[in-house]
Amino acid sequence: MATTAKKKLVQWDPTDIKAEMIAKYPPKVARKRAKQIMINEALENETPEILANVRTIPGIITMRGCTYAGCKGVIMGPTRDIVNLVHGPIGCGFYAWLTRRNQTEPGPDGENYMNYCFSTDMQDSDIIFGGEKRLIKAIQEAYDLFHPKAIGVFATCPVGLIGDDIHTIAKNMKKKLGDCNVFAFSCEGYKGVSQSAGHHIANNQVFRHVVGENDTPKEGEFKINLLGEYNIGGDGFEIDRIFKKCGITNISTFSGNSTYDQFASAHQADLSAVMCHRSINYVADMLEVKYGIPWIKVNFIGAEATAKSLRKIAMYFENQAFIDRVEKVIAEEMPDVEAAIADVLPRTKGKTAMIFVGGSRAHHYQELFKEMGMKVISAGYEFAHRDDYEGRQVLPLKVDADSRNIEEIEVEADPNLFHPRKSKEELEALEKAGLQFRHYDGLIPDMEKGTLVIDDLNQHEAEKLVELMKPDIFCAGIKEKFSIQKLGVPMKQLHSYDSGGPYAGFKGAINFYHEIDRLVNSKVWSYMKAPWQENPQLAGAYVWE
Ligand code: CFM
Repeated sequence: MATTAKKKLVQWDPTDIKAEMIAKYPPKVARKRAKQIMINEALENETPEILANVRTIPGIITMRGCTYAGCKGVIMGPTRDIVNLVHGPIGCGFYAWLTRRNQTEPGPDGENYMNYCFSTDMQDSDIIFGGEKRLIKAIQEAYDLFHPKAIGVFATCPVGLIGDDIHTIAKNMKKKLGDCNVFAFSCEGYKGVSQSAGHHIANNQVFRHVVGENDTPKEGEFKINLLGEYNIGGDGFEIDRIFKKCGITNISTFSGNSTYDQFASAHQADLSAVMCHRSINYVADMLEVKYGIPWIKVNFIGAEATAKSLRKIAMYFENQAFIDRVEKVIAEEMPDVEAAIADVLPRTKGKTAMIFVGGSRAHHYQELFKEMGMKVISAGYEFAHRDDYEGRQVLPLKVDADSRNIEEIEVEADPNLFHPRKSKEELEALEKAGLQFRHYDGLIPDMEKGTLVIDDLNQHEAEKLVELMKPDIFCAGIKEKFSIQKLGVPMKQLHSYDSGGPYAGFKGAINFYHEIDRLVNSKVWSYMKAPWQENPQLAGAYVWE
């Protein structure tokens, strides 16, 4: 029975909270979780190590998804003109079908397969006798019906277990069809400890099979790739609006509102701007090694962060007219932002928030809360790696049994297409002036001392945290939404944005301020009573304990 849970912790002590969160675990589990729950020391040059990207302990209700979700759903899902064919039982396809609010603009060609659910619909007999024939038939059928530019085949768990050779099938079908690029992803759900493994698999295959395929020159003076932006709730549309205003040509977004042609032309950009570091850093690195395109970290969540990111892009191109134009855009956009802040601030200042999302938003969204005068008292990722917490200086990380499953592809400078966009001296001069390349500081340095940084938070711990620290708002996903609301605390989904958004860029920031103001000041939650406030808590014990 928890005892301190009944104490009303007005002035909470992070050490007590941590102890309380793991108090009910068996000793071995508690020891492991203790390494994933960190009381932030926010040290200047050094951050303490956090355990991340490790298996969730069986029995714990994790917030994570599977490797297939990371590959098919996250990276490849937002590309409208590739047929994403799921090889597996229908359930895997169905639950990746329009469940992530990545939006798209069909464009003049109108090619858009996003609202379809393509699956081989594997049956028992396929599991027993093999599913290859069924896959070949499905690829042919998709081609005959739609004549797409490309078909991506995604392996679900049973495919890996029975050993269907999806890569050979893809190769043969590509040859047979002639005008359709067919490639496959060994992204079985069990391949890694979370969806993060799926990101890596998707990065590798897109780079191997698509990037560099289109050499038709792309016009534009300031050409960039926007990596790790998925157009959830229209975020990418807002960012593209700002880019257009600034005169930035976005060659390819990986992968919000993207097309096959964008991926195929990515090698023509002169800079990669990385938004979600976790999901796409592999492509950023490979583009640099193979084609000579440097990358910088950006963040378009938060008005100040957006301005800062635009300035970084402008700085890179070293063109005064462009720098001036970017400044003009910022000056035009900021008054509305400032007015919105002035409106909400008296109601939001001093309120507290918790953010537990994916592998980058738990960091990025802190910018928006800061702008509203709110304090993030606890945050963490579901599946990020140590570099997303502590910064890229901790790289390379130790390869363990789970990461060994994921292919690392060796990339070399392309004999024809490699050309360094900046000389070594130019890059050094820019670094000296404050523009950092291949750099990400991670979440920890941005959080205050004494806050709790928690990796792979689970349902039990989430409830404990909320019960003890009573934040004014809790941000996570649909699985957490209702259990948190039942605790009397407003909950905002930061994966799907509930039905809201965009929250990126300047206009997005304004949307977010109003939404959070509405939520943290809503009276409705204070009328709710948690069950334990009225009835004594029931506690059970396992017989074999
Ligand atoms: Fe990157 Fe994402 Fe995220 Fe992510 Fe995701 Fe997402 Fe996310 Mo949900 S790619 S790591 S795997 S920013 S789907 S758009 S919201 S968990 S924080």
